[in-house]
Amino acid sequence: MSASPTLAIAPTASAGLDLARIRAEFPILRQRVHGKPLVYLDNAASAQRPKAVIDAISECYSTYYANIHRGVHLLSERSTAAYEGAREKVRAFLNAASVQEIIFTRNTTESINLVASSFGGSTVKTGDEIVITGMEHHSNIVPWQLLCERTGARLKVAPFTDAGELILDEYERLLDSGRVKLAAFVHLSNALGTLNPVQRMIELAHARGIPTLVDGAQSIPHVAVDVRALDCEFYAFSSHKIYGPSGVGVLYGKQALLEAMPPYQGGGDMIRLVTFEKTEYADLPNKFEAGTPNIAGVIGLGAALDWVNAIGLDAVAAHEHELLDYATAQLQEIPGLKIMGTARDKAALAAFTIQGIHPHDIGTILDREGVAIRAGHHCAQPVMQRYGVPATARASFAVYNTRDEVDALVKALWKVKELFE
Ligand code: C6P
Repeated sequence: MSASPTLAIAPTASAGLDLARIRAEFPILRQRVHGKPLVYLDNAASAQRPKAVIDAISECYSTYYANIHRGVHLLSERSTAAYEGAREKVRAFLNAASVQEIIFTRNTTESINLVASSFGGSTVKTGDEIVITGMEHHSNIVPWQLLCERTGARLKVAPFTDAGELILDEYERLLDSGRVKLAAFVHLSNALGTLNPVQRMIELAHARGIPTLVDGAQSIPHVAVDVRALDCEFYAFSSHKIYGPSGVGVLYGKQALLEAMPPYQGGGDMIRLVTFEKTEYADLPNKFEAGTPNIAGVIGLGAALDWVNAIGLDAVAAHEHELLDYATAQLQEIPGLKIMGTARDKAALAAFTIQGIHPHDIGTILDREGVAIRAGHHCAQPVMQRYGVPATARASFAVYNTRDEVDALVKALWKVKELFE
């Protein structure tokens, strides 16, 4: 496939990646917005999909779609094979021990709510504690608050430095109360870009017999994840952040824990036998997948993982790192611009404020220049409160972004400055 003639952002090679070829696989990138070539830098909110993913979904609906695990007819068998094939792809991507440890949900949010409701609901009692960090997305705060309200447990929050780095000693101190039932923390912060030392955080929790949940919503497209090496109890992510369709999420859970946990929702496909007196539940993973799932979406996620594997996550990460360094250096040249989140270990996004200019104004003016970023609290209001700002502007990178697009971002920001002077 050739690049569209409207593609005015000249792609270059980076980290051994052929960016022209990669960009050509994303039909949506070939457009102009407000008369300017689209520069899509809102990937942390949701990435775009390559043709391989769009085609996999289209092929499913065009040729073999039917409900899964139910029919004896050919289409149902094909759909079931494709759906379960995608589960195996997720297992391999995470290096989980078994497909029984891979639960399909709607998104990261639902994966965390599943654990809060099922694991939390069955193990957490009055006086117990859940430890999180101060840099969590609302999805890794509110489910635990709901659990605490229901059970009388308490939420404990590990603080972070001005640079956006977790204060590991404080985290460790919180684990020492003898009452902690779970430590749940973000792998890559969507508001700061901080990559947390999750391996160490898991070890510290395990040293005290505390299970862990990692919110992998942002890390999944940028960092190779090996759940067996990490040894976390749960890992949650969303398909739409890794070039897959929206409406699909994944919960990885250690088999023994998932087996001991009660179902999250009841309904079709999660049962072995139903009578009015008693219901026997299905084995994993079906026990946690009540009702008809997003069949084509899951198959699309499988195609997205194939696509990422073909490029190689290491090359993706190297390229994005280069872009982040390049962007950071240029952003720092803009007077009054302050980057929020300057951790030593950082990935894929730059959040910032410009003195005297509201982030929403920045976002709106950038949009007129064709540059799509996110402005707001990024569903991480406690992070905004920590820095005393209502919102930030955030540029976030994906494999298809180029240095020329960073230049377009920076040029548009200089224009914002001019307009407000
Ligand atoms: N962050 C962002 O623009 P869902 O919506 O369930 O797919 O993902 C929730 C979520 C959980 N944890 C982290 C760290 C996240 O970044 C997100 C989603 C998007 O930053 C949308 S708010």
